[in-house]
Amino acid sequence: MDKFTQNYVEGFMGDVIARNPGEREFHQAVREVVESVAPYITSYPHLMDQKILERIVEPERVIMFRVPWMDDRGEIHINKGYRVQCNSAIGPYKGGIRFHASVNLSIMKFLAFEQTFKNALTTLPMGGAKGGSDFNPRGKSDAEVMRFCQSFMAELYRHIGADTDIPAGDIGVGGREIGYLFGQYKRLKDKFSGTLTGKGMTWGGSLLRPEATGYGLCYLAEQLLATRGDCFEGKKVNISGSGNVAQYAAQKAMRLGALVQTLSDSDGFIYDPEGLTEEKMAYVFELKNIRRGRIKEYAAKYPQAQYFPGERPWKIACDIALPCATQNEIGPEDAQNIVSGGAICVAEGANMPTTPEAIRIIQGAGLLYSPGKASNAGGVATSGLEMSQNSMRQHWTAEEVDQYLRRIMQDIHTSCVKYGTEPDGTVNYVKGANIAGFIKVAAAMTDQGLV
Ligand code: NDP
Ligand code: 2IT
Repeated sequence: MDKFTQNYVEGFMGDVIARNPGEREFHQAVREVVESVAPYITSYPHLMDQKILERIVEPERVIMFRVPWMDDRGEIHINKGYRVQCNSAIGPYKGGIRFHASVNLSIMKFLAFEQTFKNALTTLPMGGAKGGSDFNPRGKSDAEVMRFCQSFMAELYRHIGADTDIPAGDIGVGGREIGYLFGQYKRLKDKFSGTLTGKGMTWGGSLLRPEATGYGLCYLAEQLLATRGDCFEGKKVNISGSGNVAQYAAQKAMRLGALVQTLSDSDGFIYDPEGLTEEKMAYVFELKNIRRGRIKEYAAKYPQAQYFPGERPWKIACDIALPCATQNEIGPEDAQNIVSGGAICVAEGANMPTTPEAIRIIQGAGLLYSPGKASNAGGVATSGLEMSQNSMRQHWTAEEVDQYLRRIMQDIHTSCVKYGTEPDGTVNYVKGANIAGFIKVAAAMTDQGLV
């Protein structure tokens, strides 16, 4: 980066930090995009004049609200509710809802910002948003989760709609929560619409939406590996997380012939040197999605597996690392472990799981590396397909949805290669994804004038 561009980045970030004090995750996400697009922007004066980047980093609307609810013992609890509607230049706001104790405004804004570029990459007409609450669903009864979801939607319903803003799942929000949220939305609006995605299969959900993020991640990773004439067959794969994304990434990687060695949760990870099988996956689905248990139970069920309390899976040597838990879960030491373990590829299922320093280590060592906004876009893309099916009053087969998903992940790879190829022929997928997403959103914003 030349001196002029470097100064532009630092000046821009100085303003962002001053205007959004203390929002560490938001600053991190913005800096990554600004560093990628600055060389592009500074050579297009109209983008500078129009202050496109300055506008993109300011969400169009931020909604914050109180969510009161009562637990099974009759005690009252108050949580915070959020919806950050970041950008609607290319379509209605679209993005997940996260229920996790760590949720705050910075995390909501970083996720909505990332979503804007990710959604642009999918080729589908969707703007970017994210919502959620600091509600912790862990250990809550179904009735408590339902009452919380109903209270959350009692405010959110005013701000969303099939052509306005279409929420979906994320950490702590899966099929059960989408069901309760949809039920309350329908009741308040007295209208059956496609306003949420990730719906149940009997009431408008798309086949393969549950699988889509994890499957899409593996399809994108396949494309990365193919650039070096490689594939999943026979590779050792480490996965973090044991939720929606991790489960289906594991299933697809295994079906592509890989040996999936690890899964985790916030308490620790399991290492199974013999790898996951269909039978073991069935156990994981039942453990996590029905009994809502902890991943350490896997090691009790399968004695060849080891449980490492309080640790992350990156110290186990692997060929392919698929982080599928949460932001900043791969730090510099983890990255060093991944590199020295001989890995060839890191593809992100989670949003922003790798710290900037860790990304430098991974890229510096020449590994294939794809950022979440490219490699986990299959989830929201399939949400887009669910929206299309709802509008058309249709229900496509799993094969049809899978074909779309594969094609979208291929198109995302092509965009990353187009805008991320360096003079030495290597592909910087961070740069490629950020520039490709930015160009699309910027063009729409320019066309629509100063709004
Ligand atoms: P789930 O709630 O289904 O699973 C989350 C998993 O990550 C759990 O195993 C959880 O463990 C673990 N985890 C969460 N927070 C932490 C933490 N602070 N430290 C360690 N482990 C943690 O969520 P998803 O699988 O849906 O989401 C995983 C990631 O993928 C997130 O970054 C999400 O934003 C991203 N994503 C999700 C998409 C989707 O369609 N669902 C689409 C695109 C991206 P524990 O049970 O202990 O909390
Ligand atoms: O981060 C994400 O892309 C998601 N949680 C999925 C969003 C969606 O609208 O399907």
